[in-house]
Amino acid sequence: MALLAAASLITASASAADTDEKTLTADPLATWQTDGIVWSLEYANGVVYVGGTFNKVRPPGAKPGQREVARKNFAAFDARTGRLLPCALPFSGAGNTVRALKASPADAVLYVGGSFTKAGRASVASAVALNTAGCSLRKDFRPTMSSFVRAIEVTDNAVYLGGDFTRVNGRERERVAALTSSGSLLPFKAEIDGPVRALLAAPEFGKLLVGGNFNMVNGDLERSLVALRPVTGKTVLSYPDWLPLRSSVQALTRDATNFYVAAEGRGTGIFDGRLAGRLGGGEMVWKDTCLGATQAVAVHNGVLYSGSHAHNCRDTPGGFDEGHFRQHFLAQSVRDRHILHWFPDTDGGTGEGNGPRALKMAGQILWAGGEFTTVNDRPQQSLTRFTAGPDRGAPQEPPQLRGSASRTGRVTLTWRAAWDRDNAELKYLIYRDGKLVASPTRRSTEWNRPTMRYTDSVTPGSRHRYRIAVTDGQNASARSKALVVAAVGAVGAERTKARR
Ligand SMILES: [Ca+2]
Repeated sequence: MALLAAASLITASASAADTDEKTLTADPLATWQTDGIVWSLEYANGVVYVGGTFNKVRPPGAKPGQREVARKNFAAFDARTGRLLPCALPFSGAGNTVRALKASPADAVLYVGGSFTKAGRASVASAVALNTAGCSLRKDFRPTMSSFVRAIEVTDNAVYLGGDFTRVNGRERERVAALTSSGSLLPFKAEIDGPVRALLAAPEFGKLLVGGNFNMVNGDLERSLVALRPVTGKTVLSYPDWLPLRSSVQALTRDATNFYVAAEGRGTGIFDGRLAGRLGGGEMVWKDTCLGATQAVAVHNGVLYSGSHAHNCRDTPGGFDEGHFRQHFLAQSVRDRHILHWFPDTDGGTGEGNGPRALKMAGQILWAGGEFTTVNDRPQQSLTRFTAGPDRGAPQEPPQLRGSASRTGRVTLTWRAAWDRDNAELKYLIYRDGKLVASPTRRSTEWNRPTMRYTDSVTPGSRHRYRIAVTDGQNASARSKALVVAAVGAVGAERTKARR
């Protein structure tokens, strides 16, 4: 029986820019896990160092309590293979936390800060240094910090520490200090009235950026962000009104020209998102207004990756309305903040339920740490990582067909668009009696899944089985269950039957 070949498609044309920066894929690589919060990640010489509040690590796929290996608040992994490495100095005492990790410019030394009194068997005071070769504790860098170290930055000339402390080596240093690589206190001095949580060196611009939750720096109003002179600690640049009251800077990162701020606010009228500023002149480039307490930022190939629990993101291009849904990873264009189609996700997890807490590019791999217990809805605790490819993730929620037929042989199929974590445009494969008859495409997101329609023409009186599948171009879903449509001809009633 000859079927009419004519078929019409109703699809939306691609609306988003085709010039979008290319993101990593949203498919996590197999990664070890910790049994507690990861606060900090650093990369040096092919190794990713992990600091946090945990006692054990376990392999990919292992449930809590299974196949655990002791690692006290510090662990090291091969950045590429993810393999656990023997570098295993335990950090303990006081707050039992490693909060900050930073490698020296040539990767020879790893500086470690937090709240601890023991590094291995050595008595220390919340800041030490390791030789990355051999993972040995250095004897020279042993500053005495009066309290928590939350941030470390290293230049060719100084090791900067930030945190809650007010004394270093018995001398007054209010929440920021600079030391030599052998642990001697440098004259650099600034008065900051609240915790320092992020440090970012821009020596070529004559600046050390300092972020945290403070209001006064060196006697002036400086809300949570300031640039200091790297040698003296005097204020070199202010960012007035960039951050409202009760909003802190949680993390800072940079590329060649810009710096990027991760902010967390508490209460109403606060700033919870990301902003970009020029390292040189200090002008603001953009600011987004998503809510959801940004904890971490990393920049790679023109894309700013962030960890937060983003919600109410409607005023940011590519963003989403307030709804049931919280998105714990985002990728944005560094040019103009628009949200790119990269939506791997975690749960909030343990601790404060913030999900990701740390991001680090390790070569071409993005490592993420935090307090989550799932990644893309599968169990995975506190560590995960993403690469440029290959894309292994098939679209989410494959469609099911509904349909009807007219007596003249016109078959109308409808379905709800699927969505994919790292592909905006998906292709729908429509099969009539096992033969591909159409492949319309459409853009969709998890929060915007339009109803799609395809109209087929068949011989009046004929009966057909339709199936649909969806592909991101690399990964196709299984074909749906068959929808049996009978175009009953000029006489008789129209019938449609979905077979389950
Ligand atoms: Ca995909």
